[in-house]
Amino acid sequence: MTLALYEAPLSSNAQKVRFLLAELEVAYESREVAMFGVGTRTPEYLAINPFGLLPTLIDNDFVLMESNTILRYLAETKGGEELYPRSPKLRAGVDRMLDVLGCTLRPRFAPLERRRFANFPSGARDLEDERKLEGHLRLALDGVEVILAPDPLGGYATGPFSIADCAWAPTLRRMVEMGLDLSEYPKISGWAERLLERPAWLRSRGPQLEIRPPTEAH
Ligand SMILES: N[C@@H](CCC(=O)N[C@@H](CS)C(=O)NCC(=O)O)C(=O)O
Repeated sequence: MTLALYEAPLSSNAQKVRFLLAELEVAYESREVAMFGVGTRTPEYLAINPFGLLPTLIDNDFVLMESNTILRYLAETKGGEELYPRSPKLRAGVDRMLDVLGCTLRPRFAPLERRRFANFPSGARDLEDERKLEGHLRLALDGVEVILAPDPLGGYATGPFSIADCAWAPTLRRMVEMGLDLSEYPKISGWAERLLERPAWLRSRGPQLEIRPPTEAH
């Protein structure tokens, strides 16, 4: 029986999957690949994942890419059924949070992330530009604050802890690490605090990113 994950410590999409595997206490082999085209564009890796992206899961002879798809698959097959509920409305709530992250929030967050963190190869700091990017991101956060389940319902994305929380943890962590002021979002801040304290997250999260100094020239 082989369960293996091609991943990198700083990959946010790999961190989602590591978090779920830690929650489920499922053992797996970590196969580290260097990010930013070094290891992800080799013929060997492209033969496994033609997009040259991380993560990729191998479950015996089954090869799976796309982090959210991997989360759903692991929940269904490795004992995490309650983290991806079967009831259509509850499941739609979890899927909605996965899609809001991937389709609405991440495209607004990624440009800011590339500027603020020195671990990314591209993007100089430009404070004026960052203010604009942050304003754009806040429009998405305004929506998240509205749709997030209220605290008394369980304290997580849709109430009870689910794979949507695994997916969001790396991005919430980066928002906190980059010093984004979340004080106007009481539900998001409470959620982030609760989520980022979970023992499985603390065990699996990997290293922190480094803030790029604003004056650094590129
Ligand atoms: N939609 C994909 C995106 C995967 C992705 O963009 N992965 C990044 C790391 S988080 C990557 O592999 N970048 C290319 C590289 O670093 O070489 C998923 O969710 O798995």
